[in-house]
Amino acid sequence: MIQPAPSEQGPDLHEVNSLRVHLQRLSSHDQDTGLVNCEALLAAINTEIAKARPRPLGATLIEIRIRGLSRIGEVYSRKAIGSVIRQLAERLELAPIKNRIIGRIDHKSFGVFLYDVADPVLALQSAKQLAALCSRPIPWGDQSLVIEAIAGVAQTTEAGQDAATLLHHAGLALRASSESGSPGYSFFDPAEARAAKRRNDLITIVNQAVEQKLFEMVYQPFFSFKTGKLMGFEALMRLRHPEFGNIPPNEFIPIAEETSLISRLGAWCIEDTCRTAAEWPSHLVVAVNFSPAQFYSGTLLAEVNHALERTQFPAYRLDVEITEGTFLKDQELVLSQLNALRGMGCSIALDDFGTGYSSLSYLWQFPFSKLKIDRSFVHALDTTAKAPSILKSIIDLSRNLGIEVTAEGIETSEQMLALRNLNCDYLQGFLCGRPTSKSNLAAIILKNFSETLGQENAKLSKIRVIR
Ligand code: G
Ligand code: G
Ligand code: MN
Repeated sequence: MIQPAPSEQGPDLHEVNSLRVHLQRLSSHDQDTGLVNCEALLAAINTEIAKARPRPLGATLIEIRIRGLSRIGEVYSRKAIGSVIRQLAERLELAPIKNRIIGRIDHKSFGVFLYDVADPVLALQSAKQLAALCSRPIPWGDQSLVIEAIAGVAQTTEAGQDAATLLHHAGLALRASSESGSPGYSFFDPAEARAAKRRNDLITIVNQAVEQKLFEMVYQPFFSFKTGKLMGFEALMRLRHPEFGNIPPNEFIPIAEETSLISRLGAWCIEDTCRTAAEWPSHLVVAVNFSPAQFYSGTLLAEVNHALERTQFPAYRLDVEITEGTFLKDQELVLSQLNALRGMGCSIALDDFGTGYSSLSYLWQFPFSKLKIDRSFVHALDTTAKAPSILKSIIDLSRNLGIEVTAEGIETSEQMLALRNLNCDYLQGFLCGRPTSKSNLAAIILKNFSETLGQENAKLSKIRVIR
């Protein structure tokens, strides 16, 4: 007998049903592990939240993120990663935890939803347990693969909360878990969400501000202890945003560094500063802060050259301020550029001295012209009896190496007198001048000039009296 072709016979109902089940499973499950996928996990959580309404559901979501997978991929293979993920899923499924749904959130994260864990202590305990369980070495052939699992915990505390928010919060908690010193599991902290929002806002603002040139340079004077004369100004960047107000450099510089905007910002800063300083009397210098990131951009020397040329500002009046952090990544690369800057005629100052690593090796590996003692040492004069000895040691060390010393952050006359007695060369700080915009500089320069002239005249008249 000739069998009719399946198409003529019509589809078998049983086959259709099993195909439907198979497709449903495909759309709601992760193929690697057989766990529910992220979407299905969220849907299940939303169902539980809805069931509990109008009361909030007392439940916990733990996101477990696996670190070290790409390293395993680099050394072994993708297959090894697949095996790790499968074995971890098995471990989670076998974990002695009741009333839970386990899902695969993404390629390196699992989600464990605990229906009835409302107690934060219990939630954190479970997170610790699960992270430890996943952090145990994983067999792969005759090898043992080492990975690390960290956990972020969030709880459904508000009636209106939905699964996506819960997952978002667990993800934010992971940020804290990944920081060094963290035990590897932590709770969602609303401050994390605010910090993430602020960071995102700042990235947008800094981007816009670079485009629209919203940055402004202000200038803080520094003086010679010996003569009382104005020596020059340090240029400091400010960002006044029409909507967000004043944003301090401690906030926007790191953002610019992380997003590679620092190079454009730095280039603008150097040129704008040189253009301003070119109008000052020629005995005054200007100091510019260089970010470590600028030394790794590959364009720094060209930018400085370009700025000096375009503004006709002489390099010998430009002080380049760097911090010890600049040397952390690639000393050779930094030293070669510092030497080139010196070759052009710039002076190099080591800023914030004492706060970084204060490795003395920097002091003999590179001929700094100036060392700037961080203001925390100056302020320590008010609180600790050891401060003068430490300050004296730093000043003596610099003097013996032929490096001049500036004390930063001088706010009181007591601090000023102490540093003068310790033989410091230059002073900078609120006591003798706050950072001010360029339109106010002419007044400061003139005032200092007439005071100096007054002192000289007084000396002359004394000499006449003696005669
Ligand atoms: O000026 P203020 O105290 O707000 O500066 C805070 C920090 O930001 C200081 O460490 C200072 O060196 C740094 N800073 C200020 N202006 C600049 C700048 O133009 N470039 C770089 N790289 N850092 C700056
Ligand atoms: O890191 P750097 O030395 O570049 O930092 C310079 C910053 O220090 C300036 O932007 C300025 O706002 C701040 N500053 C300058 N003088 C004083 C001071 O006397 N007291 C305090 N608290 N900060 C100061
Ligand atoms: Mn500085």
